[in-house]
Amino acid sequence: MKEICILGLGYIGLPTASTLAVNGFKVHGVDIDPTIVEKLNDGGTHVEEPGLSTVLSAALCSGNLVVSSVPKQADVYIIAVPTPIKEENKADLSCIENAARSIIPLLKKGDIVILESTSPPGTCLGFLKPLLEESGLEMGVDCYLAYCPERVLPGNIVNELSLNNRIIGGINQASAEQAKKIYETFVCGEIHLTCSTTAEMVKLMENSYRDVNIALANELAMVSHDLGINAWDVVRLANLHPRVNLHLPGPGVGGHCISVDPWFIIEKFPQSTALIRQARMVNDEMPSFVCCEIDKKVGHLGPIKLTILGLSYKANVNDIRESPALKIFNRLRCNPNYQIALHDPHVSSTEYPLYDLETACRDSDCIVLVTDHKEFRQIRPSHLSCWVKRKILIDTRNLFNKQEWLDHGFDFTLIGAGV
Ligand code: SAJ
Repeated sequence: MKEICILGLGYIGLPTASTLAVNGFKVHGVDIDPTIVEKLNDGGTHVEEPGLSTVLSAALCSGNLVVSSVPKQADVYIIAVPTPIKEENKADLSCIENAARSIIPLLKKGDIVILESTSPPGTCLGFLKPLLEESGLEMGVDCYLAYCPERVLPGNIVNELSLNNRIIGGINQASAEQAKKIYETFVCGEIHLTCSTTAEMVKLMENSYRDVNIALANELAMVSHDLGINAWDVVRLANLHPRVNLHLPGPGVGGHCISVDPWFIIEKFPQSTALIRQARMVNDEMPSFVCCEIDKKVGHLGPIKLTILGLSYKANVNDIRESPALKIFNRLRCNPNYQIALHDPHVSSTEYPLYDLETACRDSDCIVLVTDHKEFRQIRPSHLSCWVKRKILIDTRNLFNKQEWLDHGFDFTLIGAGV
């Protein structure tokens, strides 16, 4: 059984390391953040994912998963570090570069290097291959190099890691085949081999497709608002067509994937990507659209208390990266008339004014639902009626039953519905 060293123990690296370890591999997990290493070694985890703590503790208890901050010599290296965007929406490959540099002294003939981090097209061939060849080994001949994009959905990562189909793009056929030998030990879905640049584009197009589709739904929300119709009804009815799959409108697109990845294509091909760029702009505008609706509703009331329900970028996760709720909060807090209280049952942070549900809603003049956590479905108008000062509710996700709130005397606004 080959030994595997995984660089980056975040949303992807940690579940992958745990899964490989419970499948019998000796796995060395590496993270440069000492607090993450310490927490994992203490039996905790910094990633909230259903099923992760179970597979993680099984991996650690078996002795197959060892975690530290320094890479160790292995037969397979999997790079799963972040690729954020820096100024001008360009990809920041410094984490990939640092991870690759840390394994150069360890590389030996026959090793396999696999990149999982989402990257601009051409990263494997044009960036990683020459970098790793500073070891004196020829990639594709002495060692193997492949791009294997992760495609798991935050909130269902542990299941999708083994169930999803996988794309493996080698810098040559031998590299793709070597990487396949690792993934076929735990992937139940189909494994498709291709070249590394195709695999890089597959990953980016999956998320760009979703971004463009959501932008279409968000444009529909803005049009519906002016038309006096309900965008959610339009989506539901249009999707009855056998070849239509409109996504849903909302307060904007967050997370570290869909709101970031399209820029990796735009960066390389600015002249040919007008549609992808426009979709990014439409989705980035949605938090402002929501704020304008809030201002229209309560801006004239003078000093008031606003309650935002949900801070994470989507339902049932604790990730606040690029969250539309944060953008809405940051914009509203600029208005000196707004005192803002946040509530999110999944997020704990000392940086933001987070409270329990009752404290956040008590004496509130307006409640804004931004993230559709499952816990919020339990909120009944009778609870809020006892706590709030004014019965004004704005729903950005179509989570609540409008009639129920109207029946309790609430002024109810659904973003994307003019009626
Ligand atoms: N959103 C909408 N309307 C929708 C669907 C989503 O406004 O109809 C919003 C969400 O609220 C959220 C954002 O879009 O703010 C993104 O959420 P998501 O659930 O669509 O996607 P992510 O970013 O959590 O995960 C995506 C997934 N990609 C696809 O479904 C094509 C996942 O499979 C990828 O592995 C992941 O990106 C990634 O790591 O790239």
